[in-house]
Amino acid sequence: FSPDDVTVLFVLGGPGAGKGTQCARLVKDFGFTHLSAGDLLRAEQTREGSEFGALIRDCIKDGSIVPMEVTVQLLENAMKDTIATSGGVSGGAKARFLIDGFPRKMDQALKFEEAVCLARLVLFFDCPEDEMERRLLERGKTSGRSDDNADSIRKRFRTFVETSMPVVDHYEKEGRVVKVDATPTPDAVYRDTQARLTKVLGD
Ligand code: UP5
Ligand code: MG
Repeated sequence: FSPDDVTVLFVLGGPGAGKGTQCARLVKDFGFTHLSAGDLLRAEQTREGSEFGALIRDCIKDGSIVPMEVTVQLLENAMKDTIATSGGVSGGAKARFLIDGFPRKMDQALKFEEAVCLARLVLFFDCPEDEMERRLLERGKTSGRSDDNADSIRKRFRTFVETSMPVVDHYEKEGRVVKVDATPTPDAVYRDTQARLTKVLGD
């Protein structure tokens, strides 16, 4: 596909900020396809014959970032699949994607925008660490996610502050960030998000 065929929004925010929760709602109202980089990596980790399984497993547990080539390829493949399944792009209608949890390191951001397409904007869910920790520990009781434990959560927070916030700051300087307070209830966060996006996307 050509960059002109797609509209991409990056969805960023700390671990447990509610990216996945909000994306699920946006899909319904705005006709986006939701691609979570973390979900794609978890699927690749368990895919039979994947050469990256062990690497991905170790990175996720450790809260560190999988080498960007792996993630960019998974995202690009998922975008291609989506477009192919929907019968291709036609009549100037763009396929809309929410890319959730990516880019979380500067090299990924530069690589994706050079190799795939520019992001229309960055939706940033801002949430204090103590609230995110509470959510993740609660989810950890039933999620089965290998990184929903106190030790991995601490490491994920550190990676977020040291490595991923600089990406948000980079886009902020370019005036491409829509920042939403992610502390209130899911419904309240969504109302705010929906209103802000409607304004920016013009629909
Ligand atoms: N919840 C949600 N919103 C709430 C609200 N407003 N009030 C109260 N509770 C709320 O939500 C988390 C929990 O909070 C849920 O139980 C939810 O019900 C509740 P969720 O919507 O899942 O939050 P999200 O921000 O999506 O949290 P997630 O845990 O998915 O964030 P991470 O960014 O940590 O996880 P991700 O899957 O993106 O990445 C995992 C790992 O993959 C990374 O640590 C990294 O190792 C690797 N990775 C890469 O290497 N490269 C990438 O590009 C991406 C990931
Ligand atoms: Mg998520």
